[in-house]
Amino acid sequence: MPTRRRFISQATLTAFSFALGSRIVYGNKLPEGIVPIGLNDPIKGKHPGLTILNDRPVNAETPAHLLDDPLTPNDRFFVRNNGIPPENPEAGNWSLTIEGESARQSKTFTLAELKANFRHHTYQITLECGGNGRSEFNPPAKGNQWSTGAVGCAAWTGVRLKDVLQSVGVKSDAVYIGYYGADTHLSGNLSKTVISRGVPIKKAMQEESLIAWEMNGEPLPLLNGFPLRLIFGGYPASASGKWLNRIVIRNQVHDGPKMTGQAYRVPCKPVAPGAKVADDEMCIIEKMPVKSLITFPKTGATIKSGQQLPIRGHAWAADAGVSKMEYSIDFGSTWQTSRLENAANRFAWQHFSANIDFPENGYYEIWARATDGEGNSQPMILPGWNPKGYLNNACHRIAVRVV
Ligand SMILES: Nc1nc2c(c(=O)[nH]1)N[C@H]1C(S)=C(S)[C@@H](COP(=O)(O)O)O[C@H]1N2
Ligand SMILES: [Mo]
Repeated sequence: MPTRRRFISQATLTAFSFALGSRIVYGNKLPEGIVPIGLNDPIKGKHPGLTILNDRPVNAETPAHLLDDPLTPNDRFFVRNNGIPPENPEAGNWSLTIEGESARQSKTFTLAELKANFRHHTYQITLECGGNGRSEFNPPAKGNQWSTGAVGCAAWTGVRLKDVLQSVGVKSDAVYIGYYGADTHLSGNLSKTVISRGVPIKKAMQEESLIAWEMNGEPLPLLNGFPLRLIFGGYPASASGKWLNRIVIRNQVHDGPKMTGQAYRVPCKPVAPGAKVADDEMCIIEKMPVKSLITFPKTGATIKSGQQLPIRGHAWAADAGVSKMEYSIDFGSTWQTSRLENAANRFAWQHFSANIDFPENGYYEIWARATDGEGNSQPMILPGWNPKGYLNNACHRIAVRVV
């Protein structure tokens, strides 16, 4: 055992200070081998507890216990980037162009004009990546290996997409809208579009479909699309284009990058695990399935014998909403009803809670199961395997020990 603490070198100290962006005041007392925890936050502006799947492009998910707030704080909201975000986008210079075969004219709005010319609306809307839960698929599906945390619910403020589209003029043959954003392709090729998806015109015209500049009362974080993005509830979040600068009104199903082939599509009919499916047998995902998360306690909690355990979490289900929430402590043999709150508005997640008594000491799992307004429940195990690993809405499980 060394008798004296060894301190870091001056060169390391300088490097740390540079990376932290400020001088480490007691730096000369920092023991060798200890890295300032301020450096363990490689994603600027995001909570250090997020699980980072990739840093180029940035992909990070939120562990369930960090989603406990009624609305997901901006620094905890997951990030799913397909390319490189614009570097220093300026809200003051931002503009959005609406055009396309089915637009009556082509029109460009500055962000200030959007704010000044249309009524503002705020909705709580859950965004979930279509690939959330992909890590459970077997055979495995390629792509980000999300566990449960590519989901969040925020209050988004902006203008209705429909108000903007109607002010430009939508021709009667309009079928779809597509978005374009200011992020750039990983290849460095500036003329290559990263992702350009969209939604059917009917979805675009829904009241809750927004062009948003605010998230929980603040400007959007850069990684979540600053200064402007689309928000579509109940759809895979891939439809909610970030760094939005162009919308096309199409007379056919939009065919931008990641809209065609197998991207964000599932087999139109169920297939056996591992099956190869032809492109023309894959259908566009237009609805996220019913799902829920236990956000308290954190999995692995220990409680004392005889204590009641309060649990809570959120449940969501596209436009049908969640009508029933249950939990099980016996691996799904029996289910108890949880308290379930109403949604703030359509497409917002709903909060549930329960107080659980355990019959004796030992290991338990708590499973949560939501049922939507159409009677669909979450499956206990992985639902329909599909080649790209989308739509896993299996019951969330947490471990609890009673000692
Ligand atoms: N311009 C642009 N928009 C985008 C993406 C992107 O890479 N570029 N990713 C999409 C995908 S796949 C998802 S799941 C959501 C994620 O939104 P978030 O990063 O704000 O959580 O943004 C969507 N919008
Ligand atoms: Mo996604």
